[in-house]
Amino acid sequence: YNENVIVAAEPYEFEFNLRQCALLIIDMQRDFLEPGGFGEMLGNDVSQLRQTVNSNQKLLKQWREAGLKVIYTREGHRPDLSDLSLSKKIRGRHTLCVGDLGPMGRILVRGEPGHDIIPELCPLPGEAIIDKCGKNAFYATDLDAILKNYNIKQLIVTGVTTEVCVSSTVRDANDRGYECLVLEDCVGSYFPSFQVAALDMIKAQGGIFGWVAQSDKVIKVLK
Ligand code: TIU
Repeated sequence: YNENVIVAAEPYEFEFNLRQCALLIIDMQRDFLEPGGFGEMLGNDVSQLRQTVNSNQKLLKQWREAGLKVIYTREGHRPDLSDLSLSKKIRGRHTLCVGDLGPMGRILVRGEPGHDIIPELCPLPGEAIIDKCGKNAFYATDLDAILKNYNIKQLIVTGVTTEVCVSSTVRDANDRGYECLVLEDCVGSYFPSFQVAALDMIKAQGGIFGWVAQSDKVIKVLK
């Protein structure tokens, strides 16, 4: 089939090559999407993010069936917390912080139940998982090396949260020369107004950091 496809997007169509494009699923972890994790500890209503689960599942199924690359990220820390900056640890003046014991294990710590990707989007063998201690998936990780080795030049980005880890990652990806298409119905925020603003910022000014589209437009070109 044709490996070069065109997806209807804003501010204009996104053209990509199926073999040079990866689906990057950011931080779809229990700690952000389920009660008792980091997101709720920060004072957020986690049900806001659940709206992204169905769309991600549908897209992931079609993307896998097309035999295309999937890369996951997870935000979290080493059990000894040696990669946790003091500023991140004490930010917010919460009674619980990263590393403390919550209902899903130690908050945002690798290997704990809350750190896992939600079961609905469970990674398959061969799908890379990038563990990161920051918000930006390129910071202190091997994501850039992996993308270069796979000859990936474009990213379709989903996950949470739109204004934090998705935005930080898309901005850095853009500076590194990757073209990013962010899928509106597959990214989520705890704050409806931030969702709108974050997506508006990406696609403003002629697509200053990237493109925005709905996932059904991508699924359409995979069939
Ligand atoms: N708090 C918030 O909106 N997000 C994060 O802390 N991490 C991610 O976005 N993954």
